[in-house]
Amino acid sequence: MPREPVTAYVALGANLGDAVQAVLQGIEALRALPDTQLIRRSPLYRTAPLEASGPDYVNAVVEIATRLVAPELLARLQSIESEAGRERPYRNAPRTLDLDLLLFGSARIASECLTVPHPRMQERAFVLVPLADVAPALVTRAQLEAVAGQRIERVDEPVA
Ligand code: A4P
Ligand code: MG
Repeated sequence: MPREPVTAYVALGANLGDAVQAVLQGIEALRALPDTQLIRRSPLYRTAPLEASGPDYVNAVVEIATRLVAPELLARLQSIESEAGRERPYRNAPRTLDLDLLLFGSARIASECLTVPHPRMQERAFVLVPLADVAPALVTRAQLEAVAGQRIERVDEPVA
């Protein structure tokens, strides 16, 4: 029996090279995932690095409907990162493309390689602001106010 699709949210971040292009290509790679539909995406945002060094980040969030199970989706996200040339010299190192699974339906997952909901999402304007764009019901005003001190501004995107 085919599984029912699950609504999931993926955060994209990049701060090396052409970060705007990296995030746009990451969104296209998510659109191309098997058994998955891209429902909507947020605008791109330029954001101050949080607990990290290096240039500003470009961040976005997408909503997908997927029949993949969560570990399969994580593996797919990691291959998209690898194809974008991601290296992992140390934690929070600057990266060409980082894909984090924020929410997977109403699932709560705490395995060795996957924690969902993403444990740090509530502390981060670069997650909450674009998540509120694609799924306003999932983010409260109080949550946004709590991260209002973090610098985040919309990117003017190249015309396709
Ligand atoms: N993992 C566990 N749960 C998840 C999940 N829900 N989604 C595991 C994705 N991965 C998950 O990730 C390390 C391990 O986390 C993976 O092997 C996976 O099994 P990683 O991407 O290899 O390493 P990382 O990026 O250094 O760590 P992490 O946890 O992704 O870092 P964060 O917390 O995402 O922080 N500032 C701005 N402005 N914008 C950013 O995008 N990003 C970070 C990275 C820091 N500061 C930033 C930004
Ligand atoms: Mg990551």
